[in-house]
Amino acid sequence: MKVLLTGFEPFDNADINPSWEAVKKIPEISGFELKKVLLPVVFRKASALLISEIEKFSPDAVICTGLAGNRDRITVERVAINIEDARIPDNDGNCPVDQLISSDGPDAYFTTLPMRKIISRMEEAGVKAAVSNSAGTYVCNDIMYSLLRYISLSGKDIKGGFIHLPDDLTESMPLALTEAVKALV
Ligand code: PCA
Repeated sequence: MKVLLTGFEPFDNADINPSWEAVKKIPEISGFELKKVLLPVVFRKASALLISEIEKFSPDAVICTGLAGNRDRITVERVAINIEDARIPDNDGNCPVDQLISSDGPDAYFTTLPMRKIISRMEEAGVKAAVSNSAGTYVCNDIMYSLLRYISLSGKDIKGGFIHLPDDLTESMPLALTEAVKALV
């Protein structure tokens, strides 16, 4: 099974982004071909890069990750909404307010990742995880919505969704993401 994993570059004056640090450290997993992609924290640019990487790699599943520094555990996002509303400018200085991601898209998309299975496997591995019902309205929500819209419009059989990571640079984050990959089968 081919799995595309993404993490984000640093934003908001940080030196690193734990999401990319964790994705980088995911080891090889038998039975899976992994491709790791670093995304810019820039509205539109991130989703354009993600889609071009999907078209090159043809994955069976896409797991995007980002930092939610105010959360105390991993959260698997249930839903992405059709809104861009930035609290702070992105890394190119864009600061959309109350804008639609897609003028003709639905209000929301639900994840197609096996959310409960991912959470159970993470918890069995000793890493706290939960469902989140909001990916926010910044670049992480944007990438999740754009991913699910792309999958829906293309008709491709790809599982996709988004996982927010807490501000934790320990080995438990790559371990938890390894469990998320294994939960795909
Ligand atoms: N977190 C931000 C964008 C990039 C990241 O790692 C978010 O939650 O939208």
